[in-house]
Amino acid sequence: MSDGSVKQFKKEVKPVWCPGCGNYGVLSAVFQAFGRLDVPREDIVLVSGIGCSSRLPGYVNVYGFNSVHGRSLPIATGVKLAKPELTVVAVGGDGDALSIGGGHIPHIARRNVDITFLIMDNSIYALTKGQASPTTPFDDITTTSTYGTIDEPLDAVSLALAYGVSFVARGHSADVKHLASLIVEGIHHPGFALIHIISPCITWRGMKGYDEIKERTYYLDERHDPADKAQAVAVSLEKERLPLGIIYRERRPTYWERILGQREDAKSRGVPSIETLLNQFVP
Ligand SMILES: Cc1ncc(C[n+]2csc(CCOP(=O)(O)OP(=O)(O)O)c2C)c(N)n1
Ligand code: SF4
Repeated sequence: MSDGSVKQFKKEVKPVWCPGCGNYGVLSAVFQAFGRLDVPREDIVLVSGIGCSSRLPGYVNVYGFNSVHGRSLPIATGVKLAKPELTVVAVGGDGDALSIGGGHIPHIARRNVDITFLIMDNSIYALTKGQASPTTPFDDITTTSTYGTIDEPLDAVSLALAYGVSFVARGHSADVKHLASLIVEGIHHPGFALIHIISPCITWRGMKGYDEIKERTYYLDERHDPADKAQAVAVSLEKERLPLGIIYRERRPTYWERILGQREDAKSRGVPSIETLLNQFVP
C-alpha cells in the first residue's frame, strides 16, 4: 500500500526538458497527486504518445508506456479494460491529443472509459522544432508559419464538452498545487476525465507564456456549478480570460460498469459463457 509520500514516485532519471519548461510543473503536480491517492505504485500506469510532454512517464516511478504519436488513448483503454483495478492516466501534448490523436477523444468520451487524460498544451509541436500545432493562436509566427498562422486554433475544453466528456477541467503548470488537486479529482472521477493544462514551451514560444497565463486566466469560484452543462459551455466560450478549475462533472455509467451489466444480463438469460462456447470446439 502507498505510504502517501511523494518521494516514492521520483526516479533517479533526470528530465531532459529545457530549463523553465512548463512540463516540470506538470510533473510536480503528478508527483503530488499520486502521493495523495493512497494507491500502490504498482497499480498506477502512465501512458503517453510522442513529444516533449510525452516523455513524462519516463520520470515517474510507476508503470509507464511511451507509445506512438497520438495513440495514448487506445492503449490506455486497452490497459484499463484488461485490468480495471488499475489507475490509468494518459498524458501528451496538444499535437498528440488534438491533431493526430484527436479522433480518439469522442469515442473514449462516449464509452466513458475510466481514465484520466492530461493534455499538456504548449500551443506548438515542440519536440519536432516549433511547427504550428492545432492550438497555436491565429496569426502567430512559428517555423511553419513565418508570416503568421492562417488557421483558427482548437479549444480542448470546448471540444471535450461537445464530445460529452464526463469530467472536464483546466489548470496550468505555474500553479502546481491547484493542478495537483484537479488531477486527484480527475482520477477519483468514475469515467473519462480530461484535464486541459496550459504548459508553456519557453524554447519555441518564449517566456511570455508565463506572464500571459496570469493575465489570461481566472479561477472559477462557488458561483460556478460544474453539474450545469449550459453554464460549463458558457464559461468555455469565454476567450478573453480562460476559466480554471472543474468546468463540468457528470456521473454516468463507465464502460466497465456497462460491460458488467451486460454480462449479468446475458447470464440471467442463460447465454453460455465464453469458456463454455470455446469448450464446444476444443476436444
Ligand atoms: C505518426 C507520426 N507522425 C509524426 C511524428 C513526428 N512527431 C513526433 S512528436 C510530434 C509532435 C509533438 O508535439 P506535441 O504533441 O504538441 O507535443 P510537445 O512536443 O509539444 O510536447 C510529431 C509531429 C511521429 N513521431 N509519428
Ligand atoms: S522544447 Fe519546449 S516543450 Fe520541449 S522541453 Fe524545451 S521548453 Fe519544454
